[in-house]
Amino acid sequence: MTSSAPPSRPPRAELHVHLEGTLEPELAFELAARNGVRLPYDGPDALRAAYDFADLGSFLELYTANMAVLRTAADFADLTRAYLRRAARAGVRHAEITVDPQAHLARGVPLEDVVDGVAEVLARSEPDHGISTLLVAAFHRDEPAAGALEVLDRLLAMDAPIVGIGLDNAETGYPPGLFTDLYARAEAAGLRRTAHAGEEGPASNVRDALDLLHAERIDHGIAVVQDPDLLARVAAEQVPFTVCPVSNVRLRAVPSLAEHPLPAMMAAGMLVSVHSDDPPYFDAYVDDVDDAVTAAFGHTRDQRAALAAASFRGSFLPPDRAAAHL
Ligand code: ES4
Ligand code: ZN
Repeated sequence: MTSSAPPSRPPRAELHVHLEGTLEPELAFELAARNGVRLPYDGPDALRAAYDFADLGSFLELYTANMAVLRTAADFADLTRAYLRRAARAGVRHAEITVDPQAHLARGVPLEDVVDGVAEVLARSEPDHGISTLLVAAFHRDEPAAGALEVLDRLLAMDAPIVGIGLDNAETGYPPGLFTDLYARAEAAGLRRTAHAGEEGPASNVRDALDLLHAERIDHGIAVVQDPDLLARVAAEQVPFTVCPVSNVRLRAVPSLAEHPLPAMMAAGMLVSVHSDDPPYFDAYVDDVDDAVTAAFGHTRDQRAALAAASFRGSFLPPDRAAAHL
């Protein structure tokens, strides 16, 4: 998708974007050359052509393989800077960026290098890009919870500048209940809590993320429409849901945008906003997602404004700072 910036685009927040998922093929090859890593593609175009996914699993395989090029703090800084540049053009004024420390520890990249590289750029995001930022550390639900707890403890010990934690990767077979200790530790440490749930998994994962993990926000959560009682509850409680309709179509969680449950979620009165997830992988930054959603559902200006306002309301900003954007 191409993107221009029509003047009518309302300012918005990006609450659901994986830093590793913002790696553009061109930057991947640049970093590969810099680090002496070989990518099994002839070049950026060939890599991009491989972005045709059967499901979440096939995406995660390629996404994880591409991380091989991320080796140093400078690599993480470059990746973060490139994302913020593009996000500014998309009209993003506030971004809550997720990073997956375990993905890099597994490859022998020191935790300090990941955190320092990202944090150095985020610390200057407002003066350099006009975007306020918060960092979320997400844990892999398809790996043992004990390892996640260890990494969280290290992040806390090093006083990493994270606002909260998340839970991502493969959902099927890895219910929220496996991570009660992790989320309790995060809550006790004063961290905010989000979790992917109901992306490829059932509505019960959304309920368990709320009740067992005390998640304050749900990433995806599209399965909530399968459970009318839960749908009514999350609407009444105004639990923020960060929905990624283009991601869901590209990973075949839903057959088409037209069949996406976003309109049902909005009609139920939920606090729902739309986001990008992994922009180059799904060929859509958040401005493209907004345009695709507007076209698919014929949203009015008021509906677009409601989605943009929800993106700030659902943020982990202090309420007065979120309200300043509305
Ligand atoms: C992800 Cl689309 C998606 N789902 C779950 N985990 C993820 N990590 C990066 N993108
Ligand atoms: Zn995600």
